[in-house]
Amino acid sequence: MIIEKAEVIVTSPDRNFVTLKLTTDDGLTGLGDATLNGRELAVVSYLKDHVAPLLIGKDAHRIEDTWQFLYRSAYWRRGPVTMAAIAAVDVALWDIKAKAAGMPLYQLLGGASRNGILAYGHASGRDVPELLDSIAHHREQGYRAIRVQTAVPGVKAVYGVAAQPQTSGKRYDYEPAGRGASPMEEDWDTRAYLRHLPGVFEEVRGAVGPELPLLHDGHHRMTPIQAAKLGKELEPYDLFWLEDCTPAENQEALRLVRQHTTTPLAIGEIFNTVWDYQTLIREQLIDYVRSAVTHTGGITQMKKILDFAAQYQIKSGIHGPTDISPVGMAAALHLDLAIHNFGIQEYMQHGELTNRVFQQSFTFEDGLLHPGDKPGIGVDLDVDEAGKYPYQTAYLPYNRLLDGTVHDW
Ligand code: GCO
Ligand code: MG
Repeated sequence: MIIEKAEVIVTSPDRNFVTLKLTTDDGLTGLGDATLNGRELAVVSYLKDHVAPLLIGKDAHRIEDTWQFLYRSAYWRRGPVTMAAIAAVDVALWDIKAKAAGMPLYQLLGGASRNGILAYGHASGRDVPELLDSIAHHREQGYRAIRVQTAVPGVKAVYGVAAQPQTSGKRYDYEPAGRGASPMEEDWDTRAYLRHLPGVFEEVRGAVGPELPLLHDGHHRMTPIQAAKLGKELEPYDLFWLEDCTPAENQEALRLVRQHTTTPLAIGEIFNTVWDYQTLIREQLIDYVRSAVTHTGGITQMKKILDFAAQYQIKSGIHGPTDISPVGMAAALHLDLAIHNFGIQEYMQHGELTNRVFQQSFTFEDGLLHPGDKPGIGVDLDVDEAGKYPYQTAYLPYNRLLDGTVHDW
């Protein structure tokens, strides 16, 4: 099974996506997601100029060897561009291997460990009534776990809050990347956020009752002591997790947060390798691993991280916003179904145009996802449809504090 062709497909149906398609001499094809939100074309070049030529003529069965070759032979290790490119190759090869075996990928990863995959959706509101309406809407869609984000008085644009009223006919999840020549500027005030958030959770928990798992994303904005204070104040509302409470680069920061609160902690959507988790996992400073298969070297690296985490009772919470393509989402679902230490899967639903480009066999029923039983990862890409939507420049927003200082977004 020799790799004959390696194509990089860029498409922008509802947003930009980068997909690697590998074809073997037996006519099998495999897809891998290489989308890096706001920096997509860097990965396109990495793949086209430096990786694709090296794959031609190689044995598609040798997944581990190909992973190690791409990681070690580059000399310059890690980083989101490199690891997204390696992830795309890795997932495409797993897709091919599973098709060759005539099985859905999860069977090759050990088979199903559960019947379905608990997913959480994103509710948000500019005030509490709008937020409660958004939560009700997500529950109607079947979600059994819900992330709660709220606007903050005095702050104009806040991460995670949809700008349009959720009560109008058109409902949608918050989509951070904006098409345009430069990033949107948002404002931020951590003290105002810390004053406001616990009251919102009190109202939400009061309204939904004790059972519904509620999550919250701090999006890297607090100092360790601020995060510790928030975690402590949120304890009465029994959060499933508090995500990215501090900037993710500093693993040691979580020691301080952990000393002060029993609110479960999740981190890692901007990580790319097991090395980013070394201290966090070994010292049991987190409860959930947030990496995306797409940004963390694919199935091969994610499985190693999650097996390491399992030894410390740390579970998975794989990243699944809309900037993970249906290919990246499907890859995550096969892993979720197979591993023992599954926690939860983030699931923001893609738009209609995206679903036309990527035909998917995964399902979402009664709040549970399932990757489906088609051989491979179960996603096909319609190249003609993809061609209708050329790349559009788009950036993630960034933040300034009230005095104009750039802050973590
Ligand atoms: C999440 C994330 C996303 C990111 C986005 C950046 O928890 O889903 O924080 O919303 O901001 O993926 O590209
Ligand atoms: Mg997040």
